[in-house]
Amino acid sequence: MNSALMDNPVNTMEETDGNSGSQNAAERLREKIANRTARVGVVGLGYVGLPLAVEFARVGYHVTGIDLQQSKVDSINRGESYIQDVPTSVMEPLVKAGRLNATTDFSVISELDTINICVPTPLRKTKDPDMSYIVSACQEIAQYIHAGTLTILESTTYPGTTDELVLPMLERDGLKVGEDFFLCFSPERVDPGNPKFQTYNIPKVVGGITPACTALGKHFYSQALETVVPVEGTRVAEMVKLLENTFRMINIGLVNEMALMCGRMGINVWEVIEAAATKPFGFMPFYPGPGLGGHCIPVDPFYLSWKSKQSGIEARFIELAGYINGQMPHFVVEKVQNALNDQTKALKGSHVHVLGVAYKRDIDDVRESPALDILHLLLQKGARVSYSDPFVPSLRVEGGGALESQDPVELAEAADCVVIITDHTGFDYRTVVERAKVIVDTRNALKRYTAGNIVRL
Ligand code: SAJ
Repeated sequence: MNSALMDNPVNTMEETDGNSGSQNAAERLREKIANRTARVGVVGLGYVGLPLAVEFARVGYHVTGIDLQQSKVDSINRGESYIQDVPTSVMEPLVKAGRLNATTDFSVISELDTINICVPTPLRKTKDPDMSYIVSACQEIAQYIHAGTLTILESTTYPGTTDELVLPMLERDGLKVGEDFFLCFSPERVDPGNPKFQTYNIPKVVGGITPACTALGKHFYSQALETVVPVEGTRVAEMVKLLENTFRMINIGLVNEMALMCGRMGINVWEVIEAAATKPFGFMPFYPGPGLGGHCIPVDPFYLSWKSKQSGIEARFIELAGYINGQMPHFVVEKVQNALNDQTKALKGSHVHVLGVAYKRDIDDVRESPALDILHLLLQKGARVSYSDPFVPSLRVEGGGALESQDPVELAEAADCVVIITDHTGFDYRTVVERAKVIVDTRNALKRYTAGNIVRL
């Protein structure tokens, strides 16, 4: 924790709206934030909300977490963390000192001065934004919000959400934004499990409905986070996150298409990317894979394309990249089919063993994991499937029921074909290469091996 943060860093001159009332409300809140008497609230205690709550409790605020799940609330009040990036050893003393507690009761908001909203923003099956979590959180908050509060939405969403959807829900009883209460957007940039970048040292972008809102948002985050980046308005702040993650999704789509091209031309795409990455400027390597998993990259860009379409512009890059990334599971199954064919085996009736089902290396999250699509496609084509993943002991597969993680080496030997979907560092790749009949490697996990039984993406 950066000790300098304890000394309440100096903030630049803050704009106000020139109204003595707003200066009173803004100045009162500024003072409470500065002397740590402000009561901080966080709605949504997942991988974004809980680390944020802990950072503010650590610098001296009284923080109240609000979540619908009683189990999360009880765990926090026992001082037990359920989030990988928040050690219980850090959280427990804060709970014992009375600086952090949790509740399912939104009425506590009537006693709070700041509220961060960190609820999920998934996609519906139709790839349209599912705003239900934000709407229900704001409906609750609106009942208890009072003059002098600062509300900051952190959930990733389309540009315009804060001013078009949230603001009208909070503006009530004549409360005027920028004068009586303050409203900002600040994109979450949490990267679960990242050993170098955690909540306190990831630069924090924040934009308000009015300059007074932005100033208070900057003042608030500056108390607990190392770097704060104020921007002009909430829409800029909303768009920042979408650019960041759309950039990733489209570049992953590009290298996936490169993999398809190189496959047809007999070129090793991994060598191409490795060599291109020696360029010291103007290039950033991305790597092909079995598809796009996780709850950010496959989701966030479609919040942008949905809004863009409403504004009359087709987001063609996003749609195309989404299509290419969505084709990768089919491409992998085709590789497996061809690998079996080379052994004069049909996919139907063959045993295919999958190594790694989490959506990326060394984590336990299977949300949107391409492994789920690949297992489903293999079952649809009549293959028998099994998997190994040290982070995922059991898995439900559409059309395949519940599967249990098996021993990787044993099953590699028994199966007709092994396919590496997630390249966890803990797998014994050397023995798998020795024992397997054929291995389809979608992650270049076997780049150091030259055995003849390896088929690369
Ligand atoms: N993937 C590829 N090729 C790549 C990179 C990723 O196929 O070159 C795949 C991964 O296997 C995974 C999916 O894309 O299935 C997403 O991977 P990711 O590395 O983007 O990881 P995420 O989904 O955890 O993304 C988060 C994001 N963080 C936030 O939204 C706050 C993203 O902005 C980060 O850049 C990313 O973590 C990160 O860098 O770890």
